[in-house]
Amino acid sequence: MQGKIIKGIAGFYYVHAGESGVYECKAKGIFRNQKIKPLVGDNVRMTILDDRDREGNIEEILPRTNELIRPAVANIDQALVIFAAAKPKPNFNLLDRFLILMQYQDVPAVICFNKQDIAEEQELKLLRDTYINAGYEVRFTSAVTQAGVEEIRRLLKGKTTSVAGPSGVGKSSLINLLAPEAGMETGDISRKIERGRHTTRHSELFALDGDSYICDTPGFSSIYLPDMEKEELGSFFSEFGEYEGHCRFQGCAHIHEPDCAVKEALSEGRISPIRYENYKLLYDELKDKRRY
Ligand SMILES: Nc1nc2c(ncn2[C@@H]2O[C@H](COP(=O)(O)OP(=O)(O)OP(=O)(O)O)[C@@H](O)[C@H]2O)c(=O)[nH]1
Ligand SMILES: [Mg+2]
Ligand SMILES: [Zn+2]
Repeated sequence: MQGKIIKGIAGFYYVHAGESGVYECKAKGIFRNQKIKPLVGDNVRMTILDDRDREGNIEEILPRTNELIRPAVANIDQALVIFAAAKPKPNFNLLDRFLILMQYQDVPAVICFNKQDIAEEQELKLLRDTYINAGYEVRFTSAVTQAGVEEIRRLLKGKTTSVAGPSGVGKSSLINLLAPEAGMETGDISRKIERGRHTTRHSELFALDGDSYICDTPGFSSIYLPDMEKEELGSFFSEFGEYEGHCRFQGCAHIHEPDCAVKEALSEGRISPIRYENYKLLYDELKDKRRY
C-alpha cells in the first residue's frame, strides 16, 4: 500500500493512504536500508500491521522530487508565504530572506498578504508595487471577510503547498478556511504567549482533496541566508536582471561603483528602495560572514 507522511511525532509517522485513511506507522529498517530519515511529505510504501488499530510499518521511501532544509519537508511544489498587510506590519527583510531561501531550494513562491481588511489602500499599493515589480506572484486575502480565499484555493489545486510566515499573520485562520477539518487554533499573539500552546511546532500536511495538500510549518522570526558568495546575491533579485548588463563594470555589485544601471533604475523609481536596501544589508551580511 502507498501513502504520504502527513505528520511525524516521536518516532511515529502518520501516513495518509487516500480513501483508506490514516495509519500510525513506525519506520523500522528505513534508515538502515535507505540511509535517510522519513520526512513529512514523503511518499511511502507501507505494510499494514493491524487494520483495526490502523498500525503499519513504512517499508520504503519513494524518490523525492525535492527536500527542503527549512522547513524539513519533502516533495513540495510551491511555497505560500503569508505576511499580514498590517498588524503586524510586514517585515520586508524577513520576507526577502524567505524568498531567497525558496529560490535557493528551487521552490516557486507565492506571496500572500493577509488582513487586507484592516490595511490602508496606500499600504496595499506599496506591497503590490514592490513585489509585483520584483517579479513575484502576489495575492491579497482576508480571513475575516474571506476576500481572495477562493483564489488561493485555486492556486493550491493539485499541488503540495508549504505555508510559512511569521506568527500572528493569520496562517491558521486561512488554513481553517481552506481545510476546515484541520481545526487549527487561532488567537491573539498576547494570549498565545500567555498560554503558550497554539504555536505550531511540527510541520503537518492536511489533505484538501485527493491530490492537493497544504503543509503548515512552524512560524519563523528569523531566517539565515543560505550559504553563498556575496556575488551570487544579485541573481536572487530578479528585477535587477534587465539593468545589470548596462553597469559600467562587469561584476558590478551595485553598491559603490560609478555608472551603475541598477542604482540609476533605483533613482528613477524603477527598482523599489525597499528591495534595494535589503539587497545592500544582505550583501554586507554575506561579506562579513566570508571575512573570517
Ligand atoms: N482583521 C483580520 N484579522 C485576522 C485575519 N486573519 C487572522 N486574523 C487575526 O489575527 C490573529 C492571529 O491569527 P492566527 O491565524 O492565529 O495567526 P498565525 O499566523 O497562525 O499565528 P501563529 O500560529 O502564532 O504562527 C487572530 O486574532 C485572528 O483572528 C484577517 O484577515 N483580518
Ligand atoms: Mg497558527
Ligand atoms: Zn551596478
